Amino acid sequence: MGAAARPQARLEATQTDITRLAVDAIVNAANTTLLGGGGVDGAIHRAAGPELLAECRTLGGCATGEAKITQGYRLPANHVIHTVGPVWHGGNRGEPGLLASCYRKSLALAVRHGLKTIAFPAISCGAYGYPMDEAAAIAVRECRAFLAAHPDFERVTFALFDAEALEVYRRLL
Ligand code: AR6
Repeated sequence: MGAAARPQARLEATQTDITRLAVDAIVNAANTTLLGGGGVDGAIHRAAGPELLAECRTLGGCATGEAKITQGYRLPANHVIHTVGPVWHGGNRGEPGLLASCYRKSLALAVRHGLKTIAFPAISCGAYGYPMDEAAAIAVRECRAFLAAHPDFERVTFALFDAEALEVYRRLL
C-alpha cells in the first residue's frame, strides 16, 4: 500500500468556513426539517442560494442520525450531504451512536454517488451542545475506519470554524 493510500494521510483538519471548500461534498449539520437554520446550516444555505432550499423541500425531512444528498448549486462544492446530529442531553440518550451514524451514513452516501472528497463540520457541537472533545473522538474514529475500508476514497477534511476546535482535532489526529 502506497503512502497516499494510508488512512492517516487522507484525513485532515483545517480551520475554515466550510462553504469555501471545493470538494465533492460538504456535510451540513442540519435539523430534521432540512429547511435551514442557523450556524453552519444557515451559512450553507446562504452560500448555495435559494435553489438549495427548493431541493430540500422535496426531501421530506431527515431523521436524526440519517443523511440525504442534494446538489451544491452556487457553492464551490458539487454536493451537500445533509445530516442531523443528536441534541446533547448528557450522553445517555443514544447521542454517541446517533453521532457516529451521521458520519457513517454521510460517508456511505458519498460512496454511493461516486464521490471521492468530503468535508465535515463539527456536527452537533454548536446549537446542539455536544461536547467538542467527545464529538471529535467519534468523528475521527468513524472517518479513520471508513478510510481504512475504502482505499480509493481520496480525502476526508474536518472543516473547523475556530482555533479551539482545530486544536481538539489536531490532538486526535
Ligand atoms: N463552517 C464550518 N463550521 C461552522 C460554520 C461554517 N461556516 N458555521 C458554524 N460552524 P451548528 P449543530 C461550526 O450550531 O450543533 C442549526 O440551526 C460551529 O462553530 O451549526 O449540529 C441547524 O438548523 C460548530 O462547531 O450545528 C440545527 O437546528 C459546528 O459548526 C442546529 O443548528 C456545528 O454548529 C444544528 O446544531
